[in-house]
Amino acid sequence: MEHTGPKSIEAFSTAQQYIPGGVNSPARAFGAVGGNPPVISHGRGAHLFDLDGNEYIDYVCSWGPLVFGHAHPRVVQAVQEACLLGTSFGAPTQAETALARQIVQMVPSVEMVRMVNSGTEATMSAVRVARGFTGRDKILKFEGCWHGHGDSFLIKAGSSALTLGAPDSPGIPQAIAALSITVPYNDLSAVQEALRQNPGQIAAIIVEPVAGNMGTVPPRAGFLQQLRQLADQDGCVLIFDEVITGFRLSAGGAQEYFGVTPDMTCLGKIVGGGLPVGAYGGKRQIMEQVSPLGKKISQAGTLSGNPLAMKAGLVQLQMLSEPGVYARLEQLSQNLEAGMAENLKKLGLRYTLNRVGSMLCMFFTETQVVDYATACTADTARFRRFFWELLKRGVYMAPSQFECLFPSAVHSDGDVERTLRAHYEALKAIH
Ligand code: KE4
Repeated sequence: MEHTGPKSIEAFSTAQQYIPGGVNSPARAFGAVGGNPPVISHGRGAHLFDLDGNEYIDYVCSWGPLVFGHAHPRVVQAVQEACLLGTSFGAPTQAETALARQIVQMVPSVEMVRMVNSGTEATMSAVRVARGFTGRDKILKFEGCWHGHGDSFLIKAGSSALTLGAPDSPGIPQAIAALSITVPYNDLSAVQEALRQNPGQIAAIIVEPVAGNMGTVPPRAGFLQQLRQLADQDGCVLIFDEVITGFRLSAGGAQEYFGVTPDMTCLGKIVGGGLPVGAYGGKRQIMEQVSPLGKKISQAGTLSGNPLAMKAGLVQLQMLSEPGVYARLEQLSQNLEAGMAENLKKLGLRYTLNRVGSMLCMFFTETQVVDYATACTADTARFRRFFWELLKRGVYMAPSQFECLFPSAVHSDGDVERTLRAHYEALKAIH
């Protein structure tokens, strides 16, 4: 049984007595790779440390939020200072306005924004607002995308649902599932057919502008532009789920990176600086229907806009706005991709490597991965062995073939060199 050390084994066994699977999110359960996960004691920069003193170069980075690594001094200081003033008020604070203004400045299509506590809350709320704004009930989504655990999304979903072999979750009433139309990612004809078969009935098309939950799957050339046109023709709301891509692919996210403007945007992860923040926003005419305004479309939350999280998110977004950060992220990610490609060539292997900015994934398949079906041709048994060979060599990536590597701006060139050595040795060990 693969494991990292006795203290993690004992701690994880205790956790399993009180928490389902010992985890507060199934993606962490190592279900797809087996064995016991390392139980983390602390993180510092690009490195994680477990209870047994093992050190890892971290490419999960809390599944994307930590674009400046663990415990960045400026984020820590902002949270410490905020703590001393009180942790939550349930009343308006200037910290919320400051983060909202920062988001609006960085993502121009977001004219107004509402803070929530997770990406799931952001996507759930955005879909409800689109339904309330249009008066339509159905939504169109894409196989293999993950929009969090809202009922409408748990049909042919990606991330932990796909990883653990349960893309269709029990517990979703048929009446709700019937309102979600799911088509293959990158398949414009399927989108056109769905819109033709459901004229004036689809409230929103929700899409990850770069899919990050079936591994990294880029949009085909013109895919996003065509979605924009089809949404305009149909009168439905185009929602970009930028929980991963937001502030990662560029300061303005995927919509800036590809030059396509959605009607609404969902944000999470990076926007909270490692604390619980989600956000949804978009056109003023849509957001002015959100309670207490306009149609009073309901959405609420005790800790939404929490001052600690607002301060952490604001500092992280301000740091991202400083010169050279995205160039560094791109250089690191390019070096990782090129080094992996070179390793594959040296070993005579032809696995598929997908990358967009600082989202990358190596698939254990020679098939080009463009959607859910092609992602599922990956050899997950071989991935499982690869994962543990890497972990033994001090490289910590997501315990799933269907996630991304997330380099941070604080990974060093030395980290990348050590990663590429481990990558080569791990591949060699399993072939
Ligand atoms: P959260 O509720 O986990 O904050 O966000 C949901 C979500 C929404 N949209 C996208 C594109 C997402 O990737 C996510 C969450 N991502 C997963 C892993 N890729 C989070 C890991 C987990 O579930 O523990």
